[in-house]
Amino acid sequence: MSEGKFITVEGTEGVGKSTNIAFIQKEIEKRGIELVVTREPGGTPLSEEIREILLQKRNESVDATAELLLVFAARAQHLNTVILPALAAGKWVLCDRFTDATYAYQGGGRGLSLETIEQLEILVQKGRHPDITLLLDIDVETGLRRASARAELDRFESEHLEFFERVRNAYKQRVASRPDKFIVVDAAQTLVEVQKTIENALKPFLDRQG
Ligand code: Z5A
Repeated sequence: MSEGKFITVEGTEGVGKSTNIAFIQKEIEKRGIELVVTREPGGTPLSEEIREILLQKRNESVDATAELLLVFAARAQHLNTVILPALAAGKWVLCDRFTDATYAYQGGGRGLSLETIEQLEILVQKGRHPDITLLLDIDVETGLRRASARAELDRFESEHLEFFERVRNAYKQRVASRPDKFIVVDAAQTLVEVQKTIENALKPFLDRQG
């Protein structure tokens, strides 16, 4: 049995990941492909607990390295107990965020060394990376405006504008260093336009899988 494909979706705050993941799921499943939809941080009971720790607003400031290690602890559990077994069983995996988010948020946002992140990536992933990553890109202010419609902001969502500018720039640097790996979509378009763009951009990848 051939291994399944691993697709990730990334972007800054309010970019429309959740909305468009549901659309991508339909695009994949209508081809008769068995799909696991999951997210990071999270995707297993333990990793979801770590997610809660990460997102919770608290009175003490959170050390950036502690945050980084929690992200990778959640990822190790998720990868080894959910993602890799699904791929080995021939299923596809569609994941809301993965390690590009760590480069963007902990690297770009928090200013941690990219080399340190890479060392943890090697330790945890042992060379396994997404087959393709969809980056939804939007100017930070529009994204924050869209996200602000939500009830309560979590610890990340409460960050300032400059933090999200750094995150967005770090995503752009990821694309520049590996353009073959990314599909970049202008998420400032209307939802209909965004989804048409995603459909057209994903088609060659999906067609190649037969
Ligand atoms: N994090 C990290 O630091 N390091 C890591 O390695 C990882 C994560 C993996 C939780 O992630 C936090 O974890 C994240 C970074 C950190 N924090 N932040 N920020 P998350 O992905 O769960 O959190 P999120 O970014 O808040 O994602 P979300 O809740 O899925 O929101 P979204 O991507 O913006 O999606 P949305 O809910 O679909 O869209 C937002 C609103 O815009 C909604 O009302 C839509 O109806 C609307 N929308 C969507 N598209 C459009 C268009 N085209 N036009 C108009 N309105 C639209």
